[in-house]
Amino acid sequence: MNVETLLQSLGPPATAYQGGNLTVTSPGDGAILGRVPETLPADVSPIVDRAHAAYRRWRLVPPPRRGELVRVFGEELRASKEPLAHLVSLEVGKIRSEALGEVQEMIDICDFAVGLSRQLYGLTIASERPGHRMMETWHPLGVVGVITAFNFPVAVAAWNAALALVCGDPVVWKPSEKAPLCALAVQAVFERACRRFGDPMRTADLLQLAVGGRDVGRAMVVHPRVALLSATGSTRMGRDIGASVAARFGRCLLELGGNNGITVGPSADLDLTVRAVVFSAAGTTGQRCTTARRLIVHEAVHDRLVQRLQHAYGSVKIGPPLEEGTLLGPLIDAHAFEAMQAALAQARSEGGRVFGGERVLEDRFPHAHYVKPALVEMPEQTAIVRQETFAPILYVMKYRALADAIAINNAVPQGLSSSIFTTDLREAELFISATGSDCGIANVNIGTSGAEIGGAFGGEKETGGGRESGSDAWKSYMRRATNTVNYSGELPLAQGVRFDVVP
Ligand code: UN1
Repeated sequence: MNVETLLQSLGPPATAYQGGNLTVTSPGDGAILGRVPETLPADVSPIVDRAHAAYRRWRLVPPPRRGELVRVFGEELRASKEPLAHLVSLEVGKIRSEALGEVQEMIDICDFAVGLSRQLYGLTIASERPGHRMMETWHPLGVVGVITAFNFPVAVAAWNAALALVCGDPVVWKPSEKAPLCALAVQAVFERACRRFGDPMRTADLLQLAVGGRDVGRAMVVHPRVALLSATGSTRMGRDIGASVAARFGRCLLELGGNNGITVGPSADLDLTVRAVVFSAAGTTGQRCTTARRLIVHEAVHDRLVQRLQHAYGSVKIGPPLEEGTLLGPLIDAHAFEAMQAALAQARSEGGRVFGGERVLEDRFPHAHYVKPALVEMPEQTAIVRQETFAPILYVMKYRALADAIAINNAVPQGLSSSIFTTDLREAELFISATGSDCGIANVNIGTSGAEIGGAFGGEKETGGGRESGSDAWKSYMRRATNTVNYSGELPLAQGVRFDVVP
């Protein structure tokens, strides 16, 4: 199916992807997919104002009814799963199965949010004063600005939108400039849900797009009516956004860089380990924020594991994302390829032994960047290992005592995901304990990537501290009020304070 037919089936109007100045190319073969008109930075304010007007209406709708819109959105996503996944593959180069998985992640978060729409619970709290009741209530927060990266062009927006919508908040979404078509398609799917929900003119304002680059993002970041800015991207970008949003006392949810480590203990099941490491490190061509970038291996299994990984790396099929059997699609663009080569050169200069990493399929796809995944044996955790390079590079290091492995795991600025492979219960428990991994995600006998939506997703340190998706991440999208109700005829003051006035 060509891209035009695909887009027509998904629903955005042709004017949304033709004749604009943002040229979208496919990382798979360099073909032009569309020319999208960009939002002008000056147009961001009216978009936010429309969203704010929608907020004033939407917050009056009971949460379970808000959940109904998200339920219908989930149904529409199910109906569009195939074409939307196809578009994800074309626009960002994800292999078929991972693209389908990404749309499934959207469906899952919709289901989660529908249930949540009846569970936005507050607490009741024991009051120290007689005849008083204390409680917490949660209310809609306001407009949520969402900035997403190319690598999850639809799922991360859905994590935010599904929760925001049941919490009573409209969304203004700035997708990556590298993936605006996916965003246009999602918006069209959402509009179909709005039409089925009823009252389309009003609910459509609950999910608006602002397509463009940094200027457009900046206009959202500084806008006083954007109550929560949820951003996924680099640590550099997050530092900028965090400071600007904090300066106006807005709220931020940051999901930034990861530099995720897998520790492999001497008792590890190596069959399991090899499969998990290859998926985590090379899958998605190393372009997940949860990608495993460091392998910390006990000296007793190091050589055996490296050998098996080299073998497994050699058997991974690299090719066009939609071709049968492909496990590794392209890098997103030339810039990503250059960053990968620069990192490998630096690793060599820091004593690394590089296996793989070279460009392939250049004859067939001169305008795309396919690479062999790289395994790099490092003498220690040098400067390049402490950086996140968004490419399939796995640095391998040795350890002797688990305490050293944990220290290596934690000695990077980022703190998103981590895991340990071991069949030793004590090692596993220690790794996930208070003195173990310092990351937001710490797993046992599974890789660092591919989290389910039910858990809170995010990480510590330079990863930004935000939590999205499951568990109680919804609380970021609401404002909390503490209410104390006096149903007595007296006016006792807290802490025993006396302040007697004659009424
Ligand atoms: C991201 O790379 O920005 O855990 C998100 C995972 C996915 C989400 C990744 N569920 O790998």
